[in-house]
Amino acid sequence: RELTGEVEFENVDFGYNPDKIVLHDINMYAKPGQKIAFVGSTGAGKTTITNLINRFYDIQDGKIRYDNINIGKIKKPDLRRSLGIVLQDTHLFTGTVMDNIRYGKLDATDEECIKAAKLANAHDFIKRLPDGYNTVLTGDGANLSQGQRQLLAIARAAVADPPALILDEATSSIDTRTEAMVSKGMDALMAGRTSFVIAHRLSTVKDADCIMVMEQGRIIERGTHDQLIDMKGRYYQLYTG
Ligand code: M5T
Ligand code: MG
Repeated sequence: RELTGEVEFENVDFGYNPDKIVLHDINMYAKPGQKIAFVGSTGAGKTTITNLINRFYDIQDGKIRYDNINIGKIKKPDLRRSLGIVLQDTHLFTGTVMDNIRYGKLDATDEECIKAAKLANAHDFIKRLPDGYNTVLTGDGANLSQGQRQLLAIARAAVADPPALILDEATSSIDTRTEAMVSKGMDALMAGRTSFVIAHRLSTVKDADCIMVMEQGRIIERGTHDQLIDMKGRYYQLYTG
């Protein structure tokens, strides 16, 4: 059956090594279509939580549910594939731009890929490449800028059309104009899907339905931007610098 994008964590404990727990008692609930953001200092566990949403690892204790199906311990690659991921380092392979987008859904038609690229805000730069959608990328897309690679990653996720998404915001070295293009593409991609966003700039989490503030493997505060500001706790500190 189709998943709706409802995701729930209940008392989740996790460690990459069972002797060293790095996430403690994580509880969270995302309604279909909500945007959940994670903030917190380095090593707090943001990436680890998204690794678990993706089911890259089994958890030690607790439950992870998609649409009420507990997937915490059993391998369900079909469920895992239902999530779209836009990682900082997108894996692009040697092949055309079109095939790199199609990787999100192997039986997608050219029209579907182009539609996804338009939604992702990637169409314009692709059209300007020497052979447009038929331009061959070198391994890992070294002939593209970081921002262009991200736009392709967004297009790839869009063609997969998943009910839930994980977005890892780029930290570094994309110029303001490209960054605006990427964030426009991401906004279009997130519309109508549950989205988990690791944000490195607090400005991009302001509109989240719930912001999770993490520290040392725990969620220490949660709420909307305004609620967290009123709380005058850790988020407020981060925000006011
Ligand atoms: C949380 C450890 C890491 C830290 C804790 C990804 C990863 C992390 N860790 C591992 O042992 N193995 C791994 O593969 O887990 O780390 P995180 O989740 O990566 O933290 P973050 O995403 O909040 O940090 P950052 O730097 O990306 O902002 O003890 O050593
Ligand atoms: Mg991280």
